[in-house]
Amino acid sequence: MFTIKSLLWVLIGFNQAFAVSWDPDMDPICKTNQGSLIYPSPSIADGYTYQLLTNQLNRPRDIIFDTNGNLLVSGDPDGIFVVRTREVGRGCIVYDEKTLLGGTSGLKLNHGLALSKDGGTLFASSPDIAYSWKYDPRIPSIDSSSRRKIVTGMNSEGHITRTLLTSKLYSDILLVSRGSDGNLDMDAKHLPKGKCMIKAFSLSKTEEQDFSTQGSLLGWGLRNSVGMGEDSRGGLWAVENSADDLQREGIDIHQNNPAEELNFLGNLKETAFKEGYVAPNYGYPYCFTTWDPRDIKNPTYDIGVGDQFALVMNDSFTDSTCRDKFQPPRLSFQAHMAPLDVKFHPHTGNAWISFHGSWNRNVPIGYVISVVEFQGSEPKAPRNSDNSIKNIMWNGDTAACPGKCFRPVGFAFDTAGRIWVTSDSTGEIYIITPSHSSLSESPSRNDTSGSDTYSNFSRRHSAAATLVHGGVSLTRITVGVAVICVLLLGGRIALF
Ligand SMILES: *[C@@H]1O[C@H](CO)[C@@H](O)[C@H](O)[C@H]1NC(C)=O
Ligand SMILES: *[C@@H]1O[C@H](CO)[C@@H](O)[C@H](O)[C@H]1NC(C)=O
Ligand SMILES: *[C@@H]1O[C@H](CO)[C@@H](O)[C@H](O)[C@H]1NC(C)=O
Ligand SMILES: [Ca+2]
Repeated sequence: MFTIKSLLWVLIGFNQAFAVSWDPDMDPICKTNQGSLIYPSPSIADGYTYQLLTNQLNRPRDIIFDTNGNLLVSGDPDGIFVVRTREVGRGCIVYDEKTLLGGTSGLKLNHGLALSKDGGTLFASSPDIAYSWKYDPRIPSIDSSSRRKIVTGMNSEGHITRTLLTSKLYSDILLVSRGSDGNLDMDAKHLPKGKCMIKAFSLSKTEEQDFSTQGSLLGWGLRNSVGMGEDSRGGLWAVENSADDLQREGIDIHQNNPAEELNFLGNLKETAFKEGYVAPNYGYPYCFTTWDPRDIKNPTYDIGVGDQFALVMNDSFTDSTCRDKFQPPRLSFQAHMAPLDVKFHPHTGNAWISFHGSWNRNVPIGYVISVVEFQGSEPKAPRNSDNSIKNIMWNGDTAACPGKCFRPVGFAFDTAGRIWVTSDSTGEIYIITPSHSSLSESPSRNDTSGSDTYSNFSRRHSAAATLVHGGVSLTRITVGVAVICVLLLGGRIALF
């Protein structure tokens, strides 16, 4: 016969079993610096740790937090997903589930994702169209009937992402980047074709706007600027994926040239909002940037890292035409690293760049998350630097790439200064946590802003830990009660 006493002992036993088995460090999801089992765990720089949040996503690309802290992710062919997470203490965040944001299916949304300055309007893009919806961060949900086409007429083959960016300074503007159709797209030579450029579109216009003929041009000759970011002072930046398989004067230069680029696109008050602004041409498809000068010779002057060279020359168009008449990048990077995002850390002001990794190089390169240190509104490194990036998280063995590697795409920063990043090939989100010192290093604004937020984060997350322990006690009680019921039932069955 069961006595109340023996039932209590069973309950206490379960309590203890749970007390031993529940420990955040024992939970594989909470382990730091351990990646997805699909490939060897990536390495991380001193001063940072990372956590694999999930590998349950389908081709995650761009990623944003809304004003209520909900995480939205683009890239899944089914639409935009809301990723639900919980913080369970000691900085560990647990993935709960992903849910489709109703109303975003069937539109071929593939990359671009942004929220208005006030958080009440969501933007997402297909290869052809940039849409907007009224967005409610409390549910979160969009109002399907509010769907509008903001920009149209972007359909083309080849590079089909249409990256979107809203300004934190100017609420009226949506930036849209449209790349090339193929490796060398001669349409890029002609402004009215609307290829290979970044434009700013006004959100106060009620009718849809055609990409090629409307909007304000910020830059052209941009082969495929997949990543765009705004620094703390409103400076706009874009990372450029430069060409593959290039030959110059009959010589194959493609292993280490042309460089990938970080381009500066000015501040909206000096560009889109300035009467008569003439946007620069950044070179493509005439001019490219030198990474390895050994391959790029000019008979009259030395060409160095970061200098422009002409792909095809004649009497009236030479390397010096590219040097003098086209806009060079602010920084250049190793050929084929494939930068896909550039975002400015809210505490340090440094630019975080995701390098998706190469396919057009004998020795794979990229597959790394890097930082370019900024001082005020400028990178610290000079224009001709071949050493401007500091790697934060990388694959140990790039020889196994792209098959067995993480491939970083989009960044979002949370209020604690952690960096959330998608990896599209194998469906992960990682969370990178800087140590206190990494957050306060080389601050662009204020020494104290970084550390303040971080200590507030610590306070918040110990509060979260307390809550979770409460949650576990509840689980224990529930399981205990269930066990009593089963035992009682068993007892009854034995009795009859
Ligand atoms: C020289 O090259 C430029 C740039 O490719 C081109 O626009 C121009 O037509 C060429 N001129 C001649 C005479 O071939
Ligand atoms: C830094 O902080 C001071 C005082 O807290 C403030 O007045 C100043 O504007 C801040 N500087 C920047 C660049 O944000
Ligand atoms: C940190 O918390 C204090 C008190 O709760 C608050 O006054 C302050 O604004 C917070 N700082 C930041 C950067 O969130
Ligand atoms: Ca360029």
